[in-house]
Amino acid sequence: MGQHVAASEIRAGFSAAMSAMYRTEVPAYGTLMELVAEVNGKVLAADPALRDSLDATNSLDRISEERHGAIRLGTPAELAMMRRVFAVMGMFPVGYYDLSEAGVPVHSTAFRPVGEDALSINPFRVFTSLLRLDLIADETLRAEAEAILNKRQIFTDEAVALVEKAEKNGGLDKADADRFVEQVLETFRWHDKANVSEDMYHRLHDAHRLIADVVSFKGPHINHLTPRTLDIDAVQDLMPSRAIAPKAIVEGPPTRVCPILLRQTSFKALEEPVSFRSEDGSWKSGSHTARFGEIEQRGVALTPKGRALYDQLLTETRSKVRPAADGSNADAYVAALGETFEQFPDDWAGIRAAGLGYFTYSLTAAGEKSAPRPDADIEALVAEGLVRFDPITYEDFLPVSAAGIFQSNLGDDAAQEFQASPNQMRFEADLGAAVLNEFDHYAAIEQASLDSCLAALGKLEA
Ligand code: OOG
Ligand code: NI
Repeated sequence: MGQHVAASEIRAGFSAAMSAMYRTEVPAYGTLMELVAEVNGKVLAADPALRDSLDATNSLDRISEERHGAIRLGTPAELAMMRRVFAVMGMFPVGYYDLSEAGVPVHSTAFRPVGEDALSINPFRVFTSLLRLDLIADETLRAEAEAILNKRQIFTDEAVALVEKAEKNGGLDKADADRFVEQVLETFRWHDKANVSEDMYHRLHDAHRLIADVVSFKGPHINHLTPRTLDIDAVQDLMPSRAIAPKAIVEGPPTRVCPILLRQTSFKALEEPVSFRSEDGSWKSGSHTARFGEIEQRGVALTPKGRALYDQLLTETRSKVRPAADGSNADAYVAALGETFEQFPDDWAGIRAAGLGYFTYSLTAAGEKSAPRPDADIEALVAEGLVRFDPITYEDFLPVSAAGIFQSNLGDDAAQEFQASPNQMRFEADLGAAVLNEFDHYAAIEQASLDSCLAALGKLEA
């Protein structure tokens, strides 16, 4: 047995393999990747301070390789196994998102690397939802859907065997890691032959489009793969020139000098040919819409205080102008959003001073040369230019945006009311583990960087 491959390396390999697969499955994704690369190149050339900050936090190289995907699972057993698969790649469940509030019968987590080193090697994340059949009113249909789901096996035998091997040996050697990537990719592949009859598909679809998407197919096809751009407004504006029609508004915070959290926009799901199984074993052709394209821009991770202010301002905006699904009031919404968010400081020092965002601290060139400063506090060290601070990138998702993305892909008539019913305990029981708290992780990264600066300047025991 050879040496074990680092989990981050397996993750990087998997992310690249997924990207190559999706590019052949959904060509518009390739077009979007090219556009994002072009815009990112221009932004970096025009903004040396941004380049410098990304460089100082070891995050310049990751940008062009950065993406997230999304899948929707059908059963607790699938979710629990998926957790073990992602663990082999150093991806752990962070956060709990209740989408029932937005009329979507799923709850979700994001599998992603945690810790600064793993994130800077490759930050690949997968937004992973579990269908909530308990939110389906029709009991007969619920039982039928459950029976269909319980019959499918979304992982290859070899993928399962390799996960068990990795767990037993604490990792995989190069040959096994390559095989693992290949085998796990199968789970995410698109299958145009449905698992169900056309009649069953329509009954599921009538209950909710998303239920049909989860239950009718052999596996949880990756439904989008999202590159990270440094200027989402520019990409949004250029999309039509590449024959891609974006949704009317960018989800999340408004355009700002200092980006916060996450902004996202998408193009609509494609209508794709599928075939349904008939009683007599023949295939009947039809269509299904599931897969779409999305881009995102990531900003600073907010503290609980910052997040509360963000949520408050977003709610305030939406109470003034509720964005219509057809985009007819997009301009009014964007104006209201910009105006409302004037209350959120838009310079790094202001965001930091108000305790709204997380930052990493590092020594400047002057700091490196400085004599020990055991009596100085961090504010003094920053003011004297011995220590610099850089925003910590938000690595997670936003439920309201996620709901907007879901909705825009379900068709404009698909809005449905569910009672908001978060059930994190149930989700974690199904997952077989607790989800990590995102805030704890950002706070720990911030604290570690602060401690190492203070230690270097003789203030803390190293
Ligand atoms: C996932 C939608 C959520 C995001 O970027 O917020 C998401 C889905 O449609 O399955 O990917
Ligand atoms: Ni997404």
